[in-house]
Amino acid sequence: MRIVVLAGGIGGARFLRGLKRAVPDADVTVIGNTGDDIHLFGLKVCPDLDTVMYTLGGGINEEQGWGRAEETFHLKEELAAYGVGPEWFGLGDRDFATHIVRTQMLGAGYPLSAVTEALCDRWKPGVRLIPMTDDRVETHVAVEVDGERRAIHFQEYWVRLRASVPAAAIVPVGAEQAKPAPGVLEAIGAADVILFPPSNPVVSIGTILAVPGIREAIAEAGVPVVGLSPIVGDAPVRGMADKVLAAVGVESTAAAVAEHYGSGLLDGWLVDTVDAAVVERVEADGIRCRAVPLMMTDVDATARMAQEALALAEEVR
Ligand code: GDP
Ligand code: FO1
Ligand code: CA
Repeated sequence: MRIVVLAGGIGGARFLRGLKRAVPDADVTVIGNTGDDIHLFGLKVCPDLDTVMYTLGGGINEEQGWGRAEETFHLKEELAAYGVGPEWFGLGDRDFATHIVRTQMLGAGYPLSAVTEALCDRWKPGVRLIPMTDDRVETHVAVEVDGERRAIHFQEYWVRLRASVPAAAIVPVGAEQAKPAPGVLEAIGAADVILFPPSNPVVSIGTILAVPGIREAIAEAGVPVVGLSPIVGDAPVRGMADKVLAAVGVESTAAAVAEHYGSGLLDGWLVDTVDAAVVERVEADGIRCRAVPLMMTDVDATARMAQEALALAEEVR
């Protein structure tokens, strides 16, 4: 079975670990979000690609959900001693190596998709990980600071400000001009099923869908498209999805997120059992909906979620 998954960072990566446990023989292609990418200290950092690669490759800091296990921060401390920041972004020594290799290869002319493949040669995530695009896309957030509206990088909004100021708009800068990376449209066209894991609907999956051609290819693939809600009990399980959903005028409910994707894109939607009351509303919108446990407490529980998603895909096929 050929499965295509659109993934952000932690939610996408943890879901993928369960999917691999549920269907070990499946051929899984992951289209990764690169809108979170940022240039720091002259290096290109790709948080969501790295989170997927480290999580599936066994190198992730499990408690944190991002960055490397057994990490140290000597390099960052040395840079800070020279007055070189930003201090608010925690890049560790082990993680730095990944960004150095990536930046060197990009500088030598390799596209990000080829660089990602090279990094995955080491980590062996057991899936094919492709960035959504080889072109530069950066998610910016319009905020109001001291009565003045300005756009800041998504990482500054989330990591430095902890999403503590209201977001007025979310702009995936560069997305309109971006082209899907080699292999993206081909994987979608060859898929037997397409899954939206419980990833952020705005700044992860929304950014991937903003690359011209990707949304259209999914809608026209003619195979089941099934999503899992990242919103449980009217709140994100973690992160700032509520803040960025508000910025695009969407309520933080499992039903509103399904409607945001719409029946033109989604065939099936899983909500958590605590949200069972919304099943009827989602189905009235033309999206087949089931309520099942959606908390990724461990890999087995996550594998059951993946099985439910694939079962729903068979129902709507
Ligand atoms: P990020 O890039 O690290 O923010 O990760 P993603 O975009 O892939 O996923 C973030 C989303 O995952 C958040 O909106 C969370 O609400 C959601 N999430 C995290 N853990 C769980 C879980 O156990 N169950 C569900 N249903 N959603 C989760
Ligand atoms: N998240 C934080 O909350 N604080 C950090 O200092 C931080 C550093 C960091 C370094 C590398 C990396 O790949 C991810 C990192 N993250 C950090 C996670 C990341 O900023 C966000 O969680 C995602 O981009 C949101 O989707
Ligand atoms: Ca992300």
